[in-house]
Amino acid sequence: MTATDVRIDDDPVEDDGDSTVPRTCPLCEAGCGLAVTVRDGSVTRIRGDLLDVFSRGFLCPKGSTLKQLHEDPDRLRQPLVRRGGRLEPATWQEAWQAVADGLGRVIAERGRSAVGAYVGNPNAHNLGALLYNRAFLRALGSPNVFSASTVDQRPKEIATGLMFGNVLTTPVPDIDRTDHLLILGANPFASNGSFATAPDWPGRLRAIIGRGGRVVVVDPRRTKTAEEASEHVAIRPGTDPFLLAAMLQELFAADRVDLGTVAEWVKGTEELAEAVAPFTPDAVAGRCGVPAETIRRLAHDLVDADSAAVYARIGTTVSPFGTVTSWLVDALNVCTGNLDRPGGAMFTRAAAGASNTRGAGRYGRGIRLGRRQSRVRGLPETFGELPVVALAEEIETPGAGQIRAMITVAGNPILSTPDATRLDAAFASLDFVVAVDIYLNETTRHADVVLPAPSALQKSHYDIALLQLAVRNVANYSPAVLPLDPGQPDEWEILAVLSLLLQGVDPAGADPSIVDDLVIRQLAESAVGDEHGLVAGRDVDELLALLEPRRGPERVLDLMLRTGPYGDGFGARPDGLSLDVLVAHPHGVDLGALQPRMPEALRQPDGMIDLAPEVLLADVGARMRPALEEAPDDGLLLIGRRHLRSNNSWMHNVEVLVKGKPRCTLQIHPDDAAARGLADGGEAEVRSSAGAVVAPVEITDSVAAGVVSLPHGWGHDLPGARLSVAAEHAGVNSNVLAPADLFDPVSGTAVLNGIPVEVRAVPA
Ligand SMILES: Nc1nc2c(c(=O)[nH]1)N[C@H]1C(S)=C(S)[C@@H](COP(=O)(O)OP(=O)(O)OC[C@H]3O[C@@H](n4cnc5c(=O)[nH]c(N)nc54)[C@H](O)[C@@H]3O)O[C@H]1N2
Ligand SMILES: Nc1nc2c(c(=O)[nH]1)N[C@H]1C(S)=C(S)[C@@H](COP(=O)(O)OP(=O)(O)OC[C@H]3O[C@@H](n4cnc5c(=O)[nH]c(N)nc54)[C@H](O)[C@@H]3O)O[C@H]1N2
Ligand code: SF4
Ligand SMILES: [Mo]
Repeated sequence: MTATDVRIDDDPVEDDGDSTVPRTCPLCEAGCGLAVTVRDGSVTRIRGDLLDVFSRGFLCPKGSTLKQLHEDPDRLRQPLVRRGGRLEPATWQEAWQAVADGLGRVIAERGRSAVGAYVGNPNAHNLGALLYNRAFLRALGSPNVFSASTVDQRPKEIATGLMFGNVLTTPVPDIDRTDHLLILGANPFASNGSFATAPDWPGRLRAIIGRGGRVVVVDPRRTKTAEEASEHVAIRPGTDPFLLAAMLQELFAADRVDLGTVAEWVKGTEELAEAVAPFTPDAVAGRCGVPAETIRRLAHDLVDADSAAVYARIGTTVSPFGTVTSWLVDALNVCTGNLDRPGGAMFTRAAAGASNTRGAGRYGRGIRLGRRQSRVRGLPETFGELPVVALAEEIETPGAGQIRAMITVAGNPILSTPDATRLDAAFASLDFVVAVDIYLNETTRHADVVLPAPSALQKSHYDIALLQLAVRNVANYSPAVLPLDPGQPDEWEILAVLSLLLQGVDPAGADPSIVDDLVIRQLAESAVGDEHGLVAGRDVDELLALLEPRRGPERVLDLMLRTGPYGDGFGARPDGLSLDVLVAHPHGVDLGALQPRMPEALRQPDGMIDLAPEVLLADVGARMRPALEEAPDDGLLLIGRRHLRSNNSWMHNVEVLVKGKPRCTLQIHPDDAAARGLADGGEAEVRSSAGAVVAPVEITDSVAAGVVSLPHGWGHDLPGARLSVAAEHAGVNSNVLAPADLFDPVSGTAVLNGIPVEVRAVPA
């Protein structure tokens, strides 16, 4: 274990009276260390923390805006309760009573399934939410739980679970050591990386090329990542599984498949070879828009490199074959001998919360799919949730189990999920809505009660979720930088009280410590019950006493760290990790480069990596094979795009991030623009089967012919929201165009890239 305990407070350039504290940025997956300078209770500046063990001073333009977010006059600081049709400021007691009455009425009349929940992306970056949302969802006890996962990574999680038996046994590209990185459908120069946690992806990618390696980017758009890469391959949206299958076919046919160090734990190689056999490079080239020669070379490059990794992200998951694509990505990592070796695709060993570090190694229950279906369309449940493409119809359609109330926690589905116009109307028809949020926005304007969460700077942080996927093993805790406002509950306390109210507890007696004590006891019981764990057989009360006097997320985190793979085991391994150790190392603790973890990180019933999961072979047979026989469609396909200064739908109220040229433009290739008489800067109507929007035209050859691109997260012109800056830069909501009937059937995940559209000029 290496760590630095130099404190940045000693920075000589600071004025007297300033204090600078390190804080991990919670805005995206990179988790950069920030150095936050505070004077007289206000933040004066935010820089990158040069001493952070992982980010070494890197930050992006969003990181320093935690100050603006905290100070934003539009950020809610007091609960709002709807009275006589208007949302009015209320006390916390009044708000809790309104929640108890409103939800109580719906549950009494129509049962628990009438209350739905939508849990949004910022929860993944929020310690309190990650630790207490589960209690909240359990207390809710409704089948109607939705989240941003089914507009994001769910296909990857399912493919991972099927191949390795555990959703957290996710291969991440070892970008700091690889010689060759093949990226599909990711733009880390804008997103700063996803499902492969690393601050400064741009610097790490440049370093690959700097040390003589190659970076190849497969993307319908020539992104900044593609521009900086060694090679850009422009692919037709939605066709990645054909490309990947053809690469595998080529390697099997050329007898170049070598499973490398994991060979003895791999099954299904023959079935995989059989499944990809029809997808020869020649058979898929026209469909993918990629020459067969290029496909062959892409395949051989992976084997020829000393080490290589294939990495794919959202451009490949929110697409018609998301789950199959995610599987083929890792099948390539296995078949080129790159799984679980330095420079290849490896497995993180996280310090806290990693289910793949508990129990006996290698063997486990695997994952279960499709335990139940959604009521109206019969879409599959995955990991306790229903696909968000089913949300509107579950609200609209009468009958037992119809959703009549919603609770949203850090989510803005009206901008971020499909069929937005219809979903907006569905929300408006609900009997009762509760939102836990920091803004009154396009979704929360429908609420009857808004419960404001504290700002990021008022919360402590440890990235329990994203550190599971880090390209280095790292642990980093930051206490809250600023105190809570008087009377303001912490976010975990809001969730805890909500849990109690959902269980019928009277607001007067809804003490969050009741939930907190239950959560910690359950976790402690499960830790002592793990016969392979560090505290096997110890006394629960003894451990709880040793966690004193901490409470809330800190107590839970301390337990997780101490019983985790580097933990002190409450004395069993005295130099191991605990929260005290992290507190003493405010810039983080570096636990080293990724190490091989096969087969120990598997959790499969038979202890094997499955290269040919049955449900995925079935999907290839049912949908990909027949597609080979059909002529590819050559109409316009809509894809999204991210910008470094946006964060999904919710950071457009920060002036420094939205000023300048409008970013919500429709990008279109010059040939496609000419064919439709579109002028740069003019307006175009974009129409899909779900709806239409009018957006400014940006003619650029950075998008391939046949492809148009519109970013998501805009459309801030709906009445009733309170986002004064964002309203000045409203843009249009691209998810008005996303049809609820376009999804990957295995995962229920929406198709947000590759939506068929028509574009026509709008006369000035
Ligand atoms: N067309 C298209 N649509 C997409 C995507 C795409 O690529 N294309 N991407 C998808 C992806 S990957 C994702 S993850 C989703 C995101 O979609 P959502 O998960 O719905 O998240 P956001 O739209 O980012 O909205 C976040 C909400 O959280 C609130 N918030 C911010 N910080 C906090 C906090 O600390 N506490 C609380 N309680 N609330 C907070 C914000 O005010 C906002 O209301 O969008 C998806 N939608
Ligand atoms: N600045 C910023 N950073 C963010 C976010 C943000 O909104 N803004 N959101 C965060 C979230 S929630 C997430 S999930 C991550 C996502 O992180 P990334 O996956 O890196 O997200 P994108 O930048 O949308 O990159 C997706 C790329 O896929 C391409 N693409 C579209 N369709 C296809 C296709 O069919 N095939 C292929 N091969 N490529 C395709 C797009 O052109 C785009 O360049 O980013 C996170 N970081
Ligand atoms: S890259 Fe992400 S984590 Fe780093 S400063 Fe920017 S928003 Fe924060
Ligand atoms: Mo996401």
